[in-house]
Amino acid sequence: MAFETIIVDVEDDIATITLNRPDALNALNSTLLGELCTALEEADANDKVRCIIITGSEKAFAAGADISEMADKSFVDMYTSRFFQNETDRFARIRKPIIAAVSGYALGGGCELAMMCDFIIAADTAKFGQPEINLGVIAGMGGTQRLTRFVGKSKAMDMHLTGRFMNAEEAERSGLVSRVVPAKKLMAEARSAADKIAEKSQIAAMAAKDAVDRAFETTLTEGLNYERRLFQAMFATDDQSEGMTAFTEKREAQFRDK
Ligand code: CO8
Repeated sequence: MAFETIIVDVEDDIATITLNRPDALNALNSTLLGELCTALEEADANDKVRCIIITGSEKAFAAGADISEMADKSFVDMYTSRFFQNETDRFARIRKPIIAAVSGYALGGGCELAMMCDFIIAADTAKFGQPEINLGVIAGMGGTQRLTRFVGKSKAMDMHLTGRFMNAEEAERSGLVSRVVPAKKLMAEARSAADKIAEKSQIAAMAAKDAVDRAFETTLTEGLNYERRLFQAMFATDDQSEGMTAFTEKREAQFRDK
């Protein structure tokens, strides 16, 4: 399918989705978010794809939700249209691992989009922020909830109340991103992480994603029960048998997603 605001490239086992509204620093509008969800659903349904990377440009992953699309809206417009809600629900249903490769600005909805991915690899040029307060609003795509879980209350409050940006080093130190690399190496690093994931059993990768996500949703006891059930279920797969046999035979496992 031809897209207007994103570029999709499927190579080997990896789908790379590049946000592509350079004139607006990849600001997220309804078209972009709709296209992004369609591309994610296609990648999720494509047997050839085992991991997905979402990235932006060197200057901006995404500088937020598109302010020009929101500026004239009323409470009633926002409430009745479920603005961006369908898209965030669709995003949450993707089962394959998604890596955010962030260079430059990841602000407002851009920071929230990165946090909706499974983990974030940042270029040393990355800047994260929730500056919605400067516009007289607050975050609306999960920023108050997810950022707080990632970096703790004090830093999340600081970010949301002052609107200041966090650089890549601070973001890594605070647990918002998993790794920081020189900007030139960002895509190679994301690709290498995606290749590593693609080598694994897809069933185990999906189960790991499912179980880690559960940690955000439930109590420790419920989460541990959930993990235990998924762990036990792995023993119904050929991939478990292959993985453990390959280890004892001192060879690489050949997973078949069965
Ligand atoms: N929306 C629309 N256009 C944007 C946005 C944006 N978020 N960010 C940048 N642009 C546009 C600019 O208007 C400009 O366009 P033009 O050339 O036509 O004037 C172009 O991109 C380049 O931007 P700048 O000239 O401003 O570039 P600078 O390098 O000087 O500054 C900044 C870069 C610091 C990133 C600056 O552009 C900026 O502050 N942008 C806005 C950041 C922001 O406030 N983001 C939060 C937006 S609100 C939000 O995300 C809420 C999400 C919740 C939605 C929930 C729905 C349920």
